[in-house]
Amino acid sequence: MKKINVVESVLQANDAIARDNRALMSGASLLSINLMSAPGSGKTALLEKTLPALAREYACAVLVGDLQTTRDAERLEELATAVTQINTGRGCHLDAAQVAEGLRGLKLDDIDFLFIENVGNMVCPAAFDLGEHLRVVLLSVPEGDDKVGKYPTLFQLADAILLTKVDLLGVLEYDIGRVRDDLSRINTRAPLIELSSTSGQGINQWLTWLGEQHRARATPVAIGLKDD
Ligand SMILES: Nc1nc2c(ncn2[C@@H]2O[C@H](COP(=O)(O)OP(=O)(O)O)[C@@H](O)[C@H]2O)c(=O)[nH]1
Ligand SMILES: [Mg+2]
Repeated sequence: MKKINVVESVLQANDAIARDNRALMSGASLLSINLMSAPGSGKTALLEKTLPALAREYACAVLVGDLQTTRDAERLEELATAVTQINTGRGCHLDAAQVAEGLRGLKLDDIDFLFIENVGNMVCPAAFDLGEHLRVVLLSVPEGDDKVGKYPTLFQLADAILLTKVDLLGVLEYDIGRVRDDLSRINTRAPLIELSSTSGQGINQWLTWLGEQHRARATPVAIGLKDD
């Protein structure tokens, strides 16, 4: 019983900080996106494609979570307005307090998109609200077509699901139908975008989705209003 209380209080404390983070970022009119996946699914590679494309229209910043090293931040530092690496040590996920610390180092009013690359893990990040506006989950073809059913919690929470490395579809045995079938039971709300950072396939669809999300957030009161 005591153990359960401890876990709950950790999550409650996290959620309180996450609410403050969200309020801070909403107040600055930026859109924040938490990218989650297993290690190696292509989060950083996708950002390497995404950031230069968005830079024509938007100012982008990145918070990158990893246990150790600044390797991802080094890959991205030339491509964004600001890139901050958060080392979690042994932590298998980012938490809201770490993101709050990262936000303190950014000029939020000057940023349109904040991408948060979470620690590569398909379980722990799902439990920790960071205060992000949207959650994007990546699933790469080499991981296998059974993962949506095996890690439902992560996929349930997603606002978009990206099937990455689709350039490998002809090389590996992979049944997209199985992924769609699992998603039909777990999450019918999020679009499934098939893409490859290597070939560029699907990247425009991803960029279009990002643009739509940004516009929807910038003009929320316009939705449903009649001009009478
Ligand atoms: N074939 C292929 N490889 C990719 C693609 N995207 C990423 N990779 C490779 O997958 C590996 C892991 O990518 P990375 O972006 O570091 O994954 P992360 O750990 O999720 O950030 C790297 O060797 C990338 O070059 C892709 O679309 N196609
Ligand atoms: Mg990475």
